[in-house]
Amino acid sequence: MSVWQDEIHEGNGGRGGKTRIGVLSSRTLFDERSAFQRVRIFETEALGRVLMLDDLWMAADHEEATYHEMISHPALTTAKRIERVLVIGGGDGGTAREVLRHPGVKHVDMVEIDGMVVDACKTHMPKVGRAWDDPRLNVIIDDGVAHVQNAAPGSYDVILVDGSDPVGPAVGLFNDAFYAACGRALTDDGVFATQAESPTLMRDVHVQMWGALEQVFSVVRPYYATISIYPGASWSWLYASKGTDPLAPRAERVAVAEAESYYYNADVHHGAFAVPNHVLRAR
Ligand code: SPD
Repeated sequence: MSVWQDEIHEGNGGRGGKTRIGVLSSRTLFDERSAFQRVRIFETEALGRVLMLDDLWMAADHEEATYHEMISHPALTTAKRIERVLVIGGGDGGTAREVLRHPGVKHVDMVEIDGMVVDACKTHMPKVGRAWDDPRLNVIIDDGVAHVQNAAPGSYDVILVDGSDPVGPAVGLFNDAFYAACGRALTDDGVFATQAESPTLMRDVHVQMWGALEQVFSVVRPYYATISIYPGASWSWLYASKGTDPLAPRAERVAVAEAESYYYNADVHHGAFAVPNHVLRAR
């Protein structure tokens, strides 16, 4: 029997009222509670298999490529070195998959707090995490905040934060202390990128993250793309560095990313960093 599954938002960034992002599911493939959250995977006609954590949409077979390419390639194409990469979160494996497309990447630590997400996605969403067997990938089931706090200074060339929204287990990925720890764990020419919520429905959070990162990094730039299963459909990431220019991608790495990408290319890279007026005015 087909059932509508909804992510519901109340308040809507101060506008009031309610919105919902509904996806019609034909079958529930997985539905369990971990120590951290409810993990569900649905079969759908429109989007293929779809992952929901605590009533929030995370990834869908036919809608994940844009998100995973955009969290990965702006950082990976601009960082001076990309040998050692840390992915925090990213339990569906999509971000690690994109990172590992770059031959210059020698080692990826993927630190996901919820082992149930990794196991469920390996079994039920194999189209997303296609790089689980890559010998460069080291999956660590642990708290990403503690991992980065305990990392030796300068441990990583690139840090990507692919967490959920700022409720539940991901809440620690949205504060100054965490960003400071990431700054310490990065090399001086390293690059940090994080998913940064909806610039429309969560504009306050987006702008607050931008300001908090500016306390740690000298270069902080938001960038944007459309993800239909996320609130507001307009989605954002924040790029941060100690000097590396986000708008100077290396042509050879862009070519690697473009070769198999669904969304990312050189023009997208530059265009994505255009900031809408309503966000600039909210700063
Ligand atoms: N509101 C959804 C925010 C999702 C961020 N992470 C998604 C996980 C995909 N790997």
